[in-house]
Amino acid sequence: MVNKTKSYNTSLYDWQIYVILALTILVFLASSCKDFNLKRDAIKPNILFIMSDDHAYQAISAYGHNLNHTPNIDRIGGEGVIFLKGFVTNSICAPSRAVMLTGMHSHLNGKVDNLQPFDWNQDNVAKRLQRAGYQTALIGKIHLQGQPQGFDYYNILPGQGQYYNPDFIINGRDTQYHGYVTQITTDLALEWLEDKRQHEQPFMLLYHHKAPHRPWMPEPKYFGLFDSVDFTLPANFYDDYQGRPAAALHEMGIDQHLDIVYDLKMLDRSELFQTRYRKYFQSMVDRMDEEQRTQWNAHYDLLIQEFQSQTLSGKELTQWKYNRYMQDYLSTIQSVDDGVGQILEYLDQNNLTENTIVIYTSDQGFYLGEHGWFDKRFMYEESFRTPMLIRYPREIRPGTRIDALVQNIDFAPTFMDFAGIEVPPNIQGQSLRNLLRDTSSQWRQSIYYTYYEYPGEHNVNRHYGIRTDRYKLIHFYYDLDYWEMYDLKSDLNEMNNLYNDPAYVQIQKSLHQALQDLRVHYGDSDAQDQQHLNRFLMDKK
Ligand code: SGN
Ligand code: CA
Repeated sequence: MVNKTKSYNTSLYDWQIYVILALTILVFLASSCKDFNLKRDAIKPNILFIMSDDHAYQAISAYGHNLNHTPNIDRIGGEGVIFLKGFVTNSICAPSRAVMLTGMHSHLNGKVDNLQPFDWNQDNVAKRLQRAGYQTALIGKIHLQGQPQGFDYYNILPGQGQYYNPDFIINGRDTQYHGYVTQITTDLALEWLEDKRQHEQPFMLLYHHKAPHRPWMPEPKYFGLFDSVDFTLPANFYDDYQGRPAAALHEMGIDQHLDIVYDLKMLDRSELFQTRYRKYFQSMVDRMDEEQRTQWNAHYDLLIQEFQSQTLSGKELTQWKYNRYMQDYLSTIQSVDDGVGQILEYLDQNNLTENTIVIYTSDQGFYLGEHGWFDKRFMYEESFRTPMLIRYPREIRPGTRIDALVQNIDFAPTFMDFAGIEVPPNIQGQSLRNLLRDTSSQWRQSIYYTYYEYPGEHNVNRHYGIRTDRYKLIHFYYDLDYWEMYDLKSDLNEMNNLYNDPAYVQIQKSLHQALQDLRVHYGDSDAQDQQHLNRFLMDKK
């Protein structure tokens, strides 16, 4: 009988067998790793881009300001990343959306303000993803006139949209839904996810809320949620705007410019308060059906009675206005947070969480009383910054915090990178992908800002500027022609304009140079500013 072991042993020693075995395992592992990498690169993650309108980062609990509680939005950052320095390039609605779609600054995509038309014929990230095999959908607010291009399905609010029983445009056809806009937008997104998309194809869904945009009309279930809260005025609420002439010219003061009927909801039936916006606001309330109006009146009538019985004045009146503003603003956010929760839940239940990049952001930030303001537009932190939270379990570690200077210009190239599309050179943003995986990756050291809508609502002068990690330099170049400079380390509230301060001469010089370099880098110039202005003034005639 042949002794197999023995005969085997005669040709190979034990250690040789082990080496062969080990090598075989190594070769197998290496080849399977290669396969894994191939598969990983071939994965086309879904993209769920959630954008709200005018949502201040101060009003997201994950940012730590303690004003409200947004557990669902927080969840995105908790299971992924929170950007601590996320900015827009132009703090106003339609331009911000144009930047997001094109990956280019306003002066190049052409949508410099809310008034000029947006050219849908240019390439955009949705068109590019569509060509790469994605199905694309746009639901909710977009605020860019014309027919959206690049979407297999769209169902959008015309213009600013309405809170109650809103009109929508579904693939070019007008329609109206019954109910509250935030819930409707969420239901449409869920319906698309469940019934309208091809389940085996990757998707990019833009799920865009109207809330919390002015005039901050809450959903009935949240009436009164913050009514017992006395909000603390921000430290610089009573700003005197010294050394900042553009800020002094603002028309967005909580004290002076909020309309008592339209913004603060004192639509008294006796019509005692006859304000500029009364009719406009009445038309919004008139959209409600019997039941909605009864609920609305039951809540606001009490507040109106209380207000009328108090005859407030001076700082008491100002505090009352601030509370009223904050109460309604924050209440509308509660519905947005619910919507986000419903969508995240859908992903969980349909095995989509792992393979879907979820982004939460706003078209810009907003003032919640800082400098005494509501609205946005200025390059000061509260409106220049915007919330940015991203979750993608495959590549982002839970609990990541990123301090790099990122901008809404980076969204388009990021999505293209994840979709495996080469980013063309005319795209000005940078993919965030490496930064998401390794927070210490090389990144830009400064960001560029422009604002054009002047003369216009809220009276914010045209300006452009640069922000580095520590400093900010701004040029108000039209009507007013002067500079502002801030040291954000010592003055995050931007109260102290350091321009021409002898102690900062060198810094001022280097910021000027850096700003000029950025203007060249992004292809912007004084001549272009002048062109935009001329066009704006011509259109206004
Ligand atoms: C409306 C608002 C403004 C707001 C702009 C732009 N006025 O015009 O307060 O600044 O939208 O907002 S309102 O009387 O119509 O409410 S943006 O977010 O669309 O840019
Ligand atoms: Ca906005």
